[in-house]
Amino acid sequence: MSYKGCVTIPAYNASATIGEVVKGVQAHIPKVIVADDGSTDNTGIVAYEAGSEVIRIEKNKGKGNALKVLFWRAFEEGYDAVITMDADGQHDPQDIQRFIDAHALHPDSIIVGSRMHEKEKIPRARYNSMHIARFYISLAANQFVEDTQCGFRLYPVSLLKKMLLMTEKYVTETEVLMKAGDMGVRIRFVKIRAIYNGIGSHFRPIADVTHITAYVISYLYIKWFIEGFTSDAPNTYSGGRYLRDLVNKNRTCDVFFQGFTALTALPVTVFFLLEYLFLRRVIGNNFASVRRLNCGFAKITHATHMLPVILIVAITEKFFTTQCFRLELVDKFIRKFYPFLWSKGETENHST
Ligand SMILES: Nc1nc2c(ncn2[C@@H]2O[C@H](COP(=O)(O)OP(=O)(O)OP(=O)(O)O)[C@@H](O)[C@H]2O)c(=O)[nH]1
Ligand SMILES: [Mg+2]
Repeated sequence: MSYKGCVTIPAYNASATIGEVVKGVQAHIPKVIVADDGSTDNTGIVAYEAGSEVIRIEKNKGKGNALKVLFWRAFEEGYDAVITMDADGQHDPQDIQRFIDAHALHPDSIIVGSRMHEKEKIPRARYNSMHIARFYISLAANQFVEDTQCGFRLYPVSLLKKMLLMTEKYVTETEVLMKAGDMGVRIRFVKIRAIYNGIGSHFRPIADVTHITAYVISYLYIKWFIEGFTSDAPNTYSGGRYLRDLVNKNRTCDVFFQGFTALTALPVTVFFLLEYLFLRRVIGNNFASVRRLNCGFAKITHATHMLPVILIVAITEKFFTTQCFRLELVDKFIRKFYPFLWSKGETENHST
């Protein structure tokens, strides 16, 4: 089967790398579309001269907005699938063929590049935050998602058309995975090379991690609220607007809601645990997505209550860690309290 798709690249001030990326991609797929997101360098010119189509967004609005613009262009041009890649050279165009092969086998699945097998190449703090993100995003997506933060992905266009994406910046890629998984779509992964090339990042470790975390918590809040009162219903999103999206329409409302869910997450998980334990007699197989896992809700409640502890451990560890004195306590905590919740068979099913 030939691949009827394009490669899209959201780019912001990436003139040093975008030319090489575009040329590398074109060795595999001729159609490349770059969204030049209000760059103040000549990203757009370099991308155009390298052979890509360029969509210029006048004012920088972040990766999520650029992705939505690129998805629209793919809809307009009638492609079946869209591959997204980063502009900073952290993705190897040689890996594109793996996505195309996986798509040929599983045309309805999202295919995500996974770098988790190259742990030693990924900065430690980043790897640890990816591990915790995976624990919760997989719960929202009703399946094990190996690498939830990688921007090298393939999306079927028919799926993107069904979804309404409400978030911005780096949160959008998490939103797509949670909504797609929560609709019942399979998210598969292919192993890719992790490249840390010393090119600066736009990702802000505190602000962007906080935005992603707040969105994931608020999504799970609504999802588990619905699942607690429904029988045999693991998929709570069915396309279009989600209950969670209603507050997205108003920025103040959204910030307030995210803050509220983050602040009340600890007592509310206990409430969900009680619902999970006692409401089952009245509402058969409520929390259907959680009951499929190898653990009960107690393990999830416990993991959530460990989040503030991990934060304190991480700060303490940073304070005490020097070149010759490494504690690595956070790694141990994460391995212990954020374990694998899926059966081995299910995990293997997701790789291609
Ligand atoms: N359109 C657009 N793209 C962006 C923006 N910020 C980042 N990107 C792109 O998103 C991709 C990933 O951004 P990075 O800042 O490298 O984030 P990351 O790769 O997740 O993080 P690192 O591993 O630290 O590099 C790159 O291709 C960027 O060009 C933005 O404001 N607008
Ligand atoms: Mg990067």
